[in-house]
Amino acid sequence: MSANQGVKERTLVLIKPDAIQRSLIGSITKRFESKGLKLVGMKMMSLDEAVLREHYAHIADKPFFAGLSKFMQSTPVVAMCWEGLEVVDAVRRITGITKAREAEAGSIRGDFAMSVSCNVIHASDSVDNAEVEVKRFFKADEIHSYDKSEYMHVYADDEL
Ligand code: 3AN
Repeated sequence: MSANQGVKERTLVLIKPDAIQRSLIGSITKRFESKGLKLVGMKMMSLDEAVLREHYAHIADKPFFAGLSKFMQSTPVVAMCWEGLEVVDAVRRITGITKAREAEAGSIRGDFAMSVSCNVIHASDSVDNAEVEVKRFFKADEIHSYDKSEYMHVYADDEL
């Protein structure tokens, strides 16, 4: 059996400007790699108001949106697409809650951030949103398919 068969779920992570400024790209990426997730897309990109209004449509009417938008445009972000079994849920657990100073120790926000808005990463919050968000930030040919031999040791045979 192919070591990658059955592991198709994907999710979007954005490394935010506070993490870029604080040189945390490597430390954050390492957390996902160490967990056993597969990186299938990665790029640095600058976001404009239009994409941020779309991406944050659920909070675009909140008083903090203008500040959030300015913050998200203050540097490029690093967009990553990660693949794995039930990866959307797994990445949200690794991310930690929005209010970073209360996020669980061991989570990325719990270990690297103190703020509500400068909380180092975005992670898709549902399988449906992940599908939309991966398409929002990546063209089809920027998502890569490849066998990762590590999967032989990350999952049991009956999970693949
Ligand atoms: P999460 O990123 O944890 O899914 P959302 O979707 O509620 O949280 O909010 C999106 C982003 O908006 C957060 N990551 C954070 O940067 C910002 N944000 C959320 N709530 C607040 C708030 N009360 N004040 C300032 N920024 C906020």
